[in-house]
Amino acid sequence: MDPTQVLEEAGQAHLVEHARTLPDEQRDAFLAEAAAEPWEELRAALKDEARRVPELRPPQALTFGRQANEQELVARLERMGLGLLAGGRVATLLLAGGQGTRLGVQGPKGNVVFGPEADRTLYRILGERVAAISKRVGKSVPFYVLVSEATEQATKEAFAASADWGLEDGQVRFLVQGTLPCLDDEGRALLAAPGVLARAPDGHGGAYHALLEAGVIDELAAQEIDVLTTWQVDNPLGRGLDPLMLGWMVERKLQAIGKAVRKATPDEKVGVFARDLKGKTRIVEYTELPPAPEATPGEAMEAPLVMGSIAIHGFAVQWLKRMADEGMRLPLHRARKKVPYLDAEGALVEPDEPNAWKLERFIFDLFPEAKRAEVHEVRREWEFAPVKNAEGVDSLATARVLVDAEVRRWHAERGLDAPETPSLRPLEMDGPR
Ligand code: UD2
Repeated sequence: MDPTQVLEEAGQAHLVEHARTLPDEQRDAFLAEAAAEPWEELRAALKDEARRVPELRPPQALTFGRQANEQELVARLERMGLGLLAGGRVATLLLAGGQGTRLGVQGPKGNVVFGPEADRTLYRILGERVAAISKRVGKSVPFYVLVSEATEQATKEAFAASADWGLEDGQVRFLVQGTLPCLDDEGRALLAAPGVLARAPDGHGGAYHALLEAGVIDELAAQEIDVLTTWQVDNPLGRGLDPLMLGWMVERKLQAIGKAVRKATPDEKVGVFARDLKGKTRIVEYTELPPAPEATPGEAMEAPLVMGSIAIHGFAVQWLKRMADEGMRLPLHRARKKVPYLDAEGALVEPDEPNAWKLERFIFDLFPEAKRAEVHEVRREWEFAPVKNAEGVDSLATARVLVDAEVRRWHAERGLDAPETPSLRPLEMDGPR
């Protein structure tokens, strides 16, 4: 079908109008590129029913190592996980395509200096952890870093120092996620400039489609890699290659596993694990949760869903490949954002209020596709120090306090003197807990 017809049928007639104002050599390319967007899927994501949350029950969450008699189980699972790593059966994907807007920094969040040294960025801390565990098992773990168009350049520059972090040549591979057009309330694409659609990164679920397009899923399967873990750049305590989590995946032959901590408050900004009526494990993002019942201070957590996702997951590669072969696509989620746009007179408007919809995919929407998925409840103080905001809750300052406490606890547990300044030294920290 010709692009003009595709666009008119997709409610984008205004783009056909706009194309008429473009120079000849630009017009056809603009129309062809616009017509190639998944308009039906994009417009459907704006409808309310796309956000309807199915009826949910609390998930079954497993904890480890709390009871004395579990120490043997933990040791065995960790040995299994270390075996998987040593056998080169694990790869990892760091989600780092988001902009550090809430953190008030220009460029990728991973470039934020965590300290205490001036070059100790989040990228370096997490890169050193991958290097430390690779060294410990004697096998270099393939380390994929998801970047967006906005973070790609600065991230590649940051990782030029990765040899100093102990990462080997070729160990780090970059994956560029895609973008999607931003839509107004009527489902019509906005223009960022003449002949240019306003676009936003397609969410970290874009990693799944980027992995497919780059042929990485087939590559991992061909290298007999069993597990791909995913974790986020904004958690300096994140253990994206946790031998215990890997061992549990093998033990239970899971297709998906996710780490959870009990929510600190009903409105903590984390997605929650739940089970739907078909028994499928899923994560419902905090932006899509029905409002938590008013919790009276001091009362126990009433909200039925208390298992907060800390966005550390493990996925079985063969299962990812099978779903890719079946053409599985992750659903789109809408988010209200401020999107600069060209008005009818062709002037660029910088809105001071959210004015349009950004559509994104979430990698954790892989969970409900899995027959065997489990939730691994971990100890918040060991594994979760989110860096989201410039100040206040989940800020660099609060994360530094959490990391310092964890470093001190870890050393005290071993009768060792803790380092003077708050810093995460992965070589010590990635030992067994
Ligand atoms: C995320 C989780 C939330 C909880 C919380 C824990 C999502 C959507 N929400 O909340 O459930 O686990 O973290 O701290 O994951 N990113 C990309 N590409 C994108 C957008 C984001 O790579 O297009 C990365 C971003 O760099 C960050 C992570 O994904 O590492 C999550 O960022 P977010 O802002 O989407 O989600 P957040 O932090 O509100």
